[in-house]
Amino acid sequence: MSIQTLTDQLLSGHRRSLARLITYVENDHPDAAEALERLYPHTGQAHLIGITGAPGTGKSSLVNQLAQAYRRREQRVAVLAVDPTSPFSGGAILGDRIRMTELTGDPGVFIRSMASRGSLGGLARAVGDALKVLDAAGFDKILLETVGAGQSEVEIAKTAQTVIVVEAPGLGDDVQAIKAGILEIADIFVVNKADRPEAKRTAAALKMMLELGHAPAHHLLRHSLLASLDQTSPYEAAGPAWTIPVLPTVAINGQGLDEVVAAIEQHRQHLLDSGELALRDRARLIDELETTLQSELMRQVIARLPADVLAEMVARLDDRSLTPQAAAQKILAAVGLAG
Ligand SMILES: Nc1nc2c(ncn2[C@@H]2O[C@H](COP(=O)(O)OP(=O)(O)OP(=O)(O)O)[C@@H](O)[C@H]2O)c(=O)[nH]1
Ligand SMILES: [Mg+2]
Repeated sequence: MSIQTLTDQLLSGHRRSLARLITYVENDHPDAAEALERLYPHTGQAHLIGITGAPGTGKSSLVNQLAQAYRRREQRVAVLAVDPTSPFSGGAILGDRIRMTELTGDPGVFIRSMASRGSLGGLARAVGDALKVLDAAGFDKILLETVGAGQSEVEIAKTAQTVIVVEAPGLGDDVQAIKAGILEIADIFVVNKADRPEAKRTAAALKMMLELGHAPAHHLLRHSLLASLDQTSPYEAAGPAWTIPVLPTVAINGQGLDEVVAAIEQHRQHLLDSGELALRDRARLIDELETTLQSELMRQVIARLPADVLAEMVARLDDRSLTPQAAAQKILAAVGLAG
């Protein structure tokens, strides 16, 4: 089947072509780039919602509840579950962990999981591309669940427009986010497992930390490309700042979910009213542009560099006759890119 037929089918709502195109971008299939070029003009409509937090806090249970809430509102929902720590992919492993029995068979719901691509950069790119495919397919809400509690999760969660950080009591630490550095990316905090008495303490600790003041960081990214255009801080949104809510939930029975759904809509409205939505999207796209340029430049340098030059550089690093910086300059000169 031609790539044009496949993308046309996706745009008209065909399910199998959706699964197939996601597999293409996931595996870096030779036709993936053309597919993305065709689909890209149709993206930009979906609301990308990230759900992140330490293992076992109840992210999948929450995603399940959110998906059902959106279905009741007649919205089409896609779920992308990402595990940067696991090499398994395709649906079985993570799919089991998303308990979505109520949703299976509903054509308005699409669930997919993605796992480690060997490198974080590879996974982040695959996720970014899969989100474009889902966006073009016309889903109203795309729920991106990321497992883990480290930098990799933060990197992937950043691609969402609204980021929900899920905390839960009784995981050994009052607030997991402090350790993991995910505090800065939260637009909404959910304290799940609010049926447990310790949940109140977790919520209080979070609120105290928020009062101490942490600037949201992910739309204040610095891009070298923008810096070169002398546009170093284009991301300051107008209007009142967003107040990060701390919402208790019991994801196993749906308690508190209406408040979460309302907060997500309020955040989206805030992003629209303040102009921040466009700025975040722009930051994300420039990020992708920079990352692509970096890896493409590196690929070209490696392709053009004679093996003996590289061996010589490494030997001179070993015997301390050349700094890594000077070696980089010599390598650029050897491939005709000296500044
Ligand atoms: N008591 C209680 N248990 C919950 C609640 N939400 C989820 N759980 C339970 O907590 C466990 C983990 O839930 P998941 O939804 O799989 O958590 P997760 O964050 O997706 O887990 P990972 O994807 O493995 O990081 C399951 O046994 C759930 O049944 C809740 O609100 N209260
Ligand atoms: Mg999960």
